[in-house]
Amino acid sequence: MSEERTFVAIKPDGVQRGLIGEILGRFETKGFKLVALKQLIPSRDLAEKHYGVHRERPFFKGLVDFITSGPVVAMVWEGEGVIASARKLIGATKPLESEPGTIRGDLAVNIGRNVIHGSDGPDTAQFEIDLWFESSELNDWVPADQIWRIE
Ligand code: DAT
Ligand code: MG
Repeated sequence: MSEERTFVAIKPDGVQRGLIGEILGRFETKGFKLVALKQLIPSRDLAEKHYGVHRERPFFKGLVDFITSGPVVAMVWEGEGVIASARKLIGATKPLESEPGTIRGDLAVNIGRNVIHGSDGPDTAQFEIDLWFESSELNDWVPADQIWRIE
């Protein structure tokens, strides 16, 4: 079993709309393990680095304005296949095309207000975890119920 870690963030719209508990619950009940969690208002520098791949896109400035507009809940989730699975739980980028049952499919309408971010692959997961968290903020721990988990 190969454990992975991925970076997930509830964007300012998710926080403002009171969806933190709902969104955290999707990952928790799926069975992934939370290893880091904090709320912060991202600096412009952090946001521009995080979305650096989109720097040349027309929506870049609006995206950075939005993500720095208020508190974000930043998380690291751990588990087998968590990087791809988190993307499935989150759903397609355009909420109107996200399947019902996904976070965006259930909770969002507008592409610019799609409530949540999740790393799209192993390299971005590592980059984003290192960008948003100090290593001292990542907790290695073993759930007490791990006896129920199959290797
Ligand atoms: P995702 O967040 O699903 O990884 P992405 O990396 O392609 O999607 O884009 C990052 C964010 O930028 C996305 O969550 C919302 C915003 N965005 C993407 N395409 C957009 C567009 N055409 N117009 C406005 N915002 C867009
Ligand atoms: Mg992306």
